[in-house]
Amino acid sequence: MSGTAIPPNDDSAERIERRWAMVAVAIVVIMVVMAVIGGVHQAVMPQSHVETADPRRLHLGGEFIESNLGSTVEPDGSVTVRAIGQQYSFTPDCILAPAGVPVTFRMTSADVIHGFLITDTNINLMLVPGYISTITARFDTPGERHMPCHEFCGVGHEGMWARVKIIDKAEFDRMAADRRRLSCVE
Ligand SMILES: [Cu+2]
Repeated sequence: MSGTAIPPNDDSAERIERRWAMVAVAIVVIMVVMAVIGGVHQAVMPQSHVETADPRRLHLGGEFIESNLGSTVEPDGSVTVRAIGQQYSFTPDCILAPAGVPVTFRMTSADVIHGFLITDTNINLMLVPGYISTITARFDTPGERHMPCHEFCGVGHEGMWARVKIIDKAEFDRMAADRRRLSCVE
């Protein structure tokens, strides 16, 4: 006896497939709704403040003049680090910061868009010419971290990186007592 096997009259496979298709469509709809809400929100409620710095005049005066770059202790004990990214280096190229206190980075670019990240932390910003990028962080332990540029900025991009040296707070305070701006540039 021989014959063709007749598939069982079962539409469950089709039902499951239709259900998954609906899930996929729902995901797309949710993502579109989120993009629209995000876009409208940004348009009607722009950022509370934007700080600007003219990239052509950074070296002539103001906050990012060379003598003002580096780390400084604020009256409240926190530390502010000011630095510039330019093709193809950071200034200062070795940043000094203490462990255990809030450190605010204020950075900008003198030419094109650069990236600013510090390894083993979640510090990750873009340096956009014309704007000041800020982030506050706290380093728990002393040590040395790397700070590579992570936005392709031209032929020398892969050589654009700096170091961040985290030192003990007491040692940092001692050094800050005799110098207005600190860095570990040799
Ligand atoms: Cu760069």
